[in-house]
Amino acid sequence: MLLAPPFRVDLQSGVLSGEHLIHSVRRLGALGGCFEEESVRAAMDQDRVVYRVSALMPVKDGTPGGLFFGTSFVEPGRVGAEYFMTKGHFHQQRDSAEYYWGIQGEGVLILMDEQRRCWGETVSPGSLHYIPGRVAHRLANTGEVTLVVGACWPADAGHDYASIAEQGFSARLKCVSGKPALIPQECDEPSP
Ligand code: M6P
Ligand code: ZN
Repeated sequence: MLLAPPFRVDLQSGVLSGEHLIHSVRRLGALGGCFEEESVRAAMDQDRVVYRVSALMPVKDGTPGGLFFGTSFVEPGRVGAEYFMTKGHFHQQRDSAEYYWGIQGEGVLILMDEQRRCWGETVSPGSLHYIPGRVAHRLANTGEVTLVVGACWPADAGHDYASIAEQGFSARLKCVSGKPALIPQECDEPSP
């Protein structure tokens, strides 16, 4: 017996279709504390969409052995010099890894390990990124069009946003002389 595939991914646009899809939107108003220049963010249009996520969740959240598959759409824009970006997270199950891959646009995948060492990988159509366990991850759009990135992660990985809300990433991706630069945060230096 041959069955039609239950889900589809449009390979050009990253758009997912089928059942078990969850769609979420993050607007500037929901990203308080994310960007360095909080007063600039607060003065911008709070309804402006920063990113959307569609996720195919064919099993219950938390199912051991299951996999989720998603597409993130990060809009172009900046808060001050800092590029629009996702909240970013560690996985609750710290050992869980994840794949990201570039579909459209230009960006940077910002990564940070548990020692707060931060680095970035440039994202472009066809780029493939293995995010090991114990590494926090966030996407920033450095281009002029929507950054579209695919993702696949374990269904029991979970999202730990709290660590990021408390301490942030140890570097910020800013536009410096018209180009993206990952700038270490001085406030993260340990005090003597
Ligand atoms: C990718 C995956 C999702 C994640 C989403 C948005 O699609 O990593 O698990 O939720 O990006 O990122 P965040 O949850 O950090 O806002
Ligand atoms: Zn993740």
